[in-house]
Amino acid sequence: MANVKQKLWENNGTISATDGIRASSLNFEKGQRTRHQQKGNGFGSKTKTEPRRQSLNDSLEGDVRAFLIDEETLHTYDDLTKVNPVTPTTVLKCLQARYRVKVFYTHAGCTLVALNPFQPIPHLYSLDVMKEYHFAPQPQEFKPHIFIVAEEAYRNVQGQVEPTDQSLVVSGESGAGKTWTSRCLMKYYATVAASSSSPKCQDTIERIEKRVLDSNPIMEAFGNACTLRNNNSSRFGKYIQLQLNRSQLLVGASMMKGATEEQRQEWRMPRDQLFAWLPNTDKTLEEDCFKETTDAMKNLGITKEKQGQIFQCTADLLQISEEQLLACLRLRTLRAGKQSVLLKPCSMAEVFDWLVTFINRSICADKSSWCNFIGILDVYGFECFTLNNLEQLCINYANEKLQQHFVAHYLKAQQEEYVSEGLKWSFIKYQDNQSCLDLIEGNPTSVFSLLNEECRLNRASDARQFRTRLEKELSNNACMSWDKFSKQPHFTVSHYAGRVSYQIEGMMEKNKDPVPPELIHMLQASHDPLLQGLFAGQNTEESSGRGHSKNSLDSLMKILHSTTPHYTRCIKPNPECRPLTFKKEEVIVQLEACGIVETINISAAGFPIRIPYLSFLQRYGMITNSWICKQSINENGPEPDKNILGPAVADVLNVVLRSRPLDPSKPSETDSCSSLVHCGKTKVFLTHSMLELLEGCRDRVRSQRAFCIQCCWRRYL
Ligand code: AD9
Ligand code: MG
Repeated sequence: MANVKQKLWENNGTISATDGIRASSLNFEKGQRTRHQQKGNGFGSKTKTEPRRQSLNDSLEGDVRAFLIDEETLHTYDDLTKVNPVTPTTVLKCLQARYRVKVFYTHAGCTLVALNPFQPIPHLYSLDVMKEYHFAPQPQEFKPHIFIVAEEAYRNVQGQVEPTDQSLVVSGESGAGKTWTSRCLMKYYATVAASSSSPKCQDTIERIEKRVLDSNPIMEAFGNACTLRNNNSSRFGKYIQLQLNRSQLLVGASMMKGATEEQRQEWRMPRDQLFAWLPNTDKTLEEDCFKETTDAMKNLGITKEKQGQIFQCTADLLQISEEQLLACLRLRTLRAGKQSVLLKPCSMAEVFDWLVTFINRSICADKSSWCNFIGILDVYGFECFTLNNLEQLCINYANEKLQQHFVAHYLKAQQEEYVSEGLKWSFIKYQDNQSCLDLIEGNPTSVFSLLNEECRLNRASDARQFRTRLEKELSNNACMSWDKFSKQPHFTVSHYAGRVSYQIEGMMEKNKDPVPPELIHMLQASHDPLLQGLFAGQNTEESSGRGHSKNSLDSLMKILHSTTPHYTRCIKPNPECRPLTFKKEEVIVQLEACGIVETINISAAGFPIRIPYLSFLQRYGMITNSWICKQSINENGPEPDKNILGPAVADVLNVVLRSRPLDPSKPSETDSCSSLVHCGKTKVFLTHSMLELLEGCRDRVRSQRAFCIQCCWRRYL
């Protein structure tokens, strides 16, 4: 079969990223809705008072229709849109069946679900596999894989008339496999878009791919930490832009980091535990990691001497005398009252900033040498511990923003487009997290605004007082609640991914996060040249880095909105990180949190391919070759008359639909037509099967014409 998508990309830029395979009726009638939606529990209609487990049990046990599916073949469903009916139970069963037979990737309409195997899977990411996906005319026909997403984004940049930057958004909770997936994506591009493979580029940008990959172990060594949920947990958000030139070759990369001062506190490295922050606790692995890090640093041009300085900074209490430092901290302790801030790890944060700047300088290409980018976003995953504080609030806030991006971009936008194009559409409910975001960051009153205000007042922090204020000002927001019996002052936020209780004690101090001027003066006077450089000219009056982090999140969202996004949802199959262990209760909560059923329903019921009338006729008008078609696409003529575009499109569609072989098992012809294609006000909405029909007709007409021309020539000769 012809490479349908590729051809369309060449022709116009209107094909959507990827989508449902099965087309069902556009009008999602009330009676057809899943029981889940009718009853208003679980997905799409979770309310703050509803216990999560109740909706879980309900969906696990109550759905008798789950037994309609053929469990024997469930593992063969490579797209969850094919599961019928789509309910939390069937989706869960399908993923479990696939996990059992060691299949870890499954499409879910426009997204890819990646289950973490928690053990290396030999050959899954080998060079040969990369090549297979890269050179396939239609990678979508291959088994679901992260390389399909990678390749799709790569072709999307390449093939469109208007090249578009792409973003690969990898989400999921802590330990679900985001960083692993991001690494796979980077390796894929470093392989398939390797510029050093081009003889022309060999001298100038040799080994740019290697340098880009080398940024990973360095960033992870300094920016990851062992947490309760993940031994190698990212404590910073990373958005790496892989810069591509006109020939689609990788010529550079740059990184945006979104670490907050609060998260950076976790990088504090006590004395005598030189590599305790490295991802693994096993000594040999630590050594391996250390070697990998130092090798990568060397490749990126960080000299041995500089490396030494960096490690000294992170180990030897900043190359300043211990007494001096203690005196300084004591001074600070006195000022801060009773708080127990013993070591302000701003130097680690500064070292990290320095590294990011250095890496960026080493791998970022000159703006004139690249034209588009593919951005990979790997952030800290949603966190909920027994005790949560400002770090978790910031992390979960970032995840809320990403979820909102997904909802706005995909769920909302798709449904709104149907309406604006005049198509009949029964809305599929989804969970909009705007009110949670209003609670955290909204204007004029939100948790952040009140916290900042409290910190500005600079009075002795009182957790209970702050808690009372929160209750007074924010209790009308449905996402905010309190456990009346708890002794600790706290507040509970109903996030899209679950409810989290945040303790208030210490929150104000963390938010102030001031760098004492004495400490800065002292660091400026350090004997260490790296530290001198880092703190030279630093304004001692500078406030905390939280405002800066909020800005960096805002600019990240702006970049994301300007690109075509591709979503991968990583799922953690068990909380203990045990290999090949699938716990239904854990998985369903995550599926529920990311709105997977709504995504599948919209994908399955929808028309993923949308082509403006004129582009449609330019490509398929030749199928009928009628006067009306010629009129509408006469390239040399004046602007086509909008009134004849619609009839011309209908002309083509009629011919194609009439020519297709009828399947006796399908319902009436009219019904199946409306499930294949719809005409909006300005665009044609198609399913993949309709696109294939159109392409098939177009190929046939073209080969007939070629045959006629050949005959004419033969006669002539
Ligand atoms: V956090 O939000 O930074 O705390 P991540 O990034 O989602 O988290 P990470 O990628 O670090 O999780 O994955 C956790 C562990 O799962 C890794 O250290 C691997 O041991 C394991 N993992 C993840 N994905 C795969 C995979 N595709 N194959 C094998 C995997 N192991
Ligand atoms: Mg990570």
